[in-house]
Amino acid sequence: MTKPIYVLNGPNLNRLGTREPEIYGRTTLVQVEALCRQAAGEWPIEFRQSNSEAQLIDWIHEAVDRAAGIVINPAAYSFTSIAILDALKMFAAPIIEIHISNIHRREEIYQRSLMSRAATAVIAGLGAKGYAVAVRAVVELAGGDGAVMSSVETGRT
Ligand code: CA2
Repeated sequence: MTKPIYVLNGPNLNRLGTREPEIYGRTTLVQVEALCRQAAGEWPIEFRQSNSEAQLIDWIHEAVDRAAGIVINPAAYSFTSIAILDALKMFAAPIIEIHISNIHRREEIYQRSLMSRAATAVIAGLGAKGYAVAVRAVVELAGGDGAVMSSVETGRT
């Protein structure tokens, strides 16, 4: 059976589309989930959001045994959570870190993600569509659907 792709979302993203549209756009998290499912095609998706650091860590542990890859928007925990970074380091399959906004164009506190040290790749600034790109990247890296990328090219398994 095909292992699912875990799409994990951190704090406040449940409120996406309700404020600061100039930074985060108007797409809601429900719509982001639909984008991910469309991008995945037949590939199963576990789409989750939590405002709790502990919950995100538990889901990453669950993914270690169960997932083909992780797409994660750790939101504000990107800049603070060594605990989430440590959990991600336990995961051997592809990890795509995603940010809706281009964090590198923003204030300094939003620029240095600790998570990137564990990520296979980082997508930032493509808006909600970045999630679809991230899901497609996991499908490719996991060898599905006419994959052309390989872990040799990305330097990470
Ligand atoms: O751009 C991203 O996806 C971020 O990960 C979003 C985080 C922010 O702390 C990162 O720097 C970049 C914040 C998410 C806030 O959630 C919102 C909820 C409602 C409306 C707007 C944003």
